[in-house]
Amino acid sequence: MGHGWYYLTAGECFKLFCSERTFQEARARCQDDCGDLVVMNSLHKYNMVLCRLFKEDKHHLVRAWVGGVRTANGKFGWVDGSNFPSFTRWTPHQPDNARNQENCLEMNYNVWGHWNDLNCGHKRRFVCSVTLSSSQLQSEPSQLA
Ligand SMILES: [Ca+2]
Repeated sequence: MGHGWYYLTAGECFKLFCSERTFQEARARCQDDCGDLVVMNSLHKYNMVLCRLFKEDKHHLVRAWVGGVRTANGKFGWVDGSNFPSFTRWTPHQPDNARNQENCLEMNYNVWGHWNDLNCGHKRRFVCSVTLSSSQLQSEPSQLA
């Protein structure tokens, strides 16, 4: 899978990709590693991602796609089909769905750590996550002869 993957939860890792891609291009890149854009359906996951972005750029300039999309009912949800958590981190006055064309979720719009709905065609860095299979999680060395 390469370098740059960090612990997210037990059995789940995530990585910030620093190339800039559209939302769909970013998803495709995540899926190349058998993952998807990160789903932050807990405060823990949100904090882990935010910490990683902070380490990447202490000037707080990193804006990145994460796995939030506007769903058929017009509200935001996660790409795995889960609902947004009870907490949200929308930037004040967001989501505004400007020009009725903002269906994807970016981190760090105007206020560090806060969210914005944005036209999916913009290019951003992005955060992927992968769920590890049980064989990848194996920690005990197999029997050595
Ligand atoms: Ca917006």
